[in-house]
Amino acid sequence: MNTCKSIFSNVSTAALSAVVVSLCSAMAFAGPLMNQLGYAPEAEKQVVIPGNDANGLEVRDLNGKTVLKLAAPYVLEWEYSGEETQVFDISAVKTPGTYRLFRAGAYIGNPITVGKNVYEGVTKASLKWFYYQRASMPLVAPYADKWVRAAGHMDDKVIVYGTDKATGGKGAGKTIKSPRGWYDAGDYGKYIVNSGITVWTLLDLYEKFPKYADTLSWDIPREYAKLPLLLEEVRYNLDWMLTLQDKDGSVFHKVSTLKFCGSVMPEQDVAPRYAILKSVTAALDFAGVMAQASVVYAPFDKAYSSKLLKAAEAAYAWAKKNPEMFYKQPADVNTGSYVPGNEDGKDEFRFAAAELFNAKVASGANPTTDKATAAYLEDLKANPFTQNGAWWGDLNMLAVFRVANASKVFGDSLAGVAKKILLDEANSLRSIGDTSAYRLPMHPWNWNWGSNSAVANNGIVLLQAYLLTNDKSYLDGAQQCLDYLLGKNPMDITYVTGFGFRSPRSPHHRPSEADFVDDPVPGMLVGGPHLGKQDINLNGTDHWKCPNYAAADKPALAYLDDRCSYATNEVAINWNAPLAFLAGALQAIYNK
Ligand code: G3I
Ligand code: 9MR
Repeated sequence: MNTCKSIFSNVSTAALSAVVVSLCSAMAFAGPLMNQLGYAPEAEKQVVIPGNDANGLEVRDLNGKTVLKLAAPYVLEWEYSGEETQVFDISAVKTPGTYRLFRAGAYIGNPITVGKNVYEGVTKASLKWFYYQRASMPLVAPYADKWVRAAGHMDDKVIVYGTDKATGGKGAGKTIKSPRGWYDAGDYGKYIVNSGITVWTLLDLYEKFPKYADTLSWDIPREYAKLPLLLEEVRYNLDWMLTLQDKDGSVFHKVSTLKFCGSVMPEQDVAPRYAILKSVTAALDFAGVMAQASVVYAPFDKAYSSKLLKAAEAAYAWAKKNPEMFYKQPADVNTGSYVPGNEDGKDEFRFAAAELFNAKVASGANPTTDKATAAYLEDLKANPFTQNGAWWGDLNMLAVFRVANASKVFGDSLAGVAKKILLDEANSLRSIGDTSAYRLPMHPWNWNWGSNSAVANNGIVLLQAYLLTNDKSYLDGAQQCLDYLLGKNPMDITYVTGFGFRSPRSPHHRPSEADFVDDPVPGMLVGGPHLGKQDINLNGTDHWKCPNYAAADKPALAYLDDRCSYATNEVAINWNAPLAFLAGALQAIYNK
């Protein structure tokens, strides 16, 4: 898209630029398309070249020596972009170095790096980004580099929604303190449901790869020197989440203004902020994450660990008494609702019960004598797993990951059921990945708002399967997912700001839009292409919306690198977490 726009760079009028965007959205790129950050020596390395050409491919080192020669492979068509492609497997190139591709004697595409630490930078940047999302504190040098900013949203007088109605919303209602935590995305809301899957994913990265995680360092202010760096950052959000639990165990759904603010810096968004309604999904996501965290933080801070476990049990108990208390967005609120279409709470109950049983056993409770602990397992057994993939609206797969890895805790039978579900889903993704024209493990229903996070979460399913079986084909599938996010896609872009040869320049991210720094905050995964068109000016009246970038009507091409496109070019904490997991896990596994 960037290259295409440069062709039409002298376009001046809005109408013309709309035509340009439509034309560009119909165009894909000539490639070769590959992981623009490179590959580990032992990784599977696939290069996609759109088109149908009888010429083979040569890989040459920088001295011009040919190290690999491949004949033209068969042609496949990718329904999601309407392209024919040829996929070249250059995995045989294992010697660390930089290589170039030649076809019919001509140099094509970008150089390819083979090396040991190709994903360390993007892993650290995707984790550092959570510091850039911190509410209630200034971002200062040296930590913030050039993206320093003043503190916004101290959230020390958050109004309990509905208690200031009598005063006409003048903020004179009951208030609570709800400081800290991460801004959700491109907006300044803080949402418990989206925090749930985000925190779970980051903590699972630490649980699965503690030694690797401890080798990573990035610059953030330290408050808890005893904590590993990743756990310090996650605690900044856990501590905020704890402020939203009420005395009866219930949990507020979110903290936000009533309406989304404009494109301003945090300290300029001064409208009253509200703690808006309780919900059973907030309570259960809170319970599951607090239970998980109680296990992860126990070796470093016993008191904090038991505080988290108590909070988790109280939230679950409240949810059991209020199973139908789903969030309903009030009419005068337009910030994120985080309510999926077919909410029934079953996946959240499954997730919370699995994490609570695991945490209680880890804390020393004996389910044969402790009825409260045994009840979590009974609830879990009465709520069978599904094969649904993980996203903010369905946490089932997080419960599957937990149980499949813990036969000693959950018993061989239940762990066996979970393992079969995990491997069935992984096999389904692997067969899609190995036969698609872009070698992408992606279900048809994944082409939705946040499609890039679906790719990353599919990569996590494949990694979890690899960790359970040591079957490298699952690792290769996870590699395929990361390759797509980092350049092996029809837009020929790494979807992560600040990385690769071409990356998003104008994400829908208020601090990146409103600061006077040309470069967006680095390490952010943008939502990615899909045909929802929620941000397209289809009726000609919403002039703040985007020109039609979906004209080609192909999901993998329906992306626009523009701040207007919150449906394809926003950033979000639940998108960065699986990116960090995917890149970090591959880095850890290949660098053992
Ligand atoms: O689940 C249905 C699926 O069954 C159906 O086939 C499909 C096509 O209609 O839609 C699916 O629902 C979509 C849902 O996401 C789940 O993917 C909705 O169309 C889509 O509108 C919804 O988008 C959500 C968006 O908020 C709008 O509600 C995104 O998932 C969610 O990530 C995004 O989250 C926002 C926060 O509200 C505010 N902060 C920014 C954040 C990121 O944009
Ligand atoms: O910035 C908001 C983004 O975080 C949300 O995902 C998106 C959809 O809910 O809405 C964005 O805010 C827009 C609002 O919905 C309409 N007015 C323009 C706002 C900025 O694009």
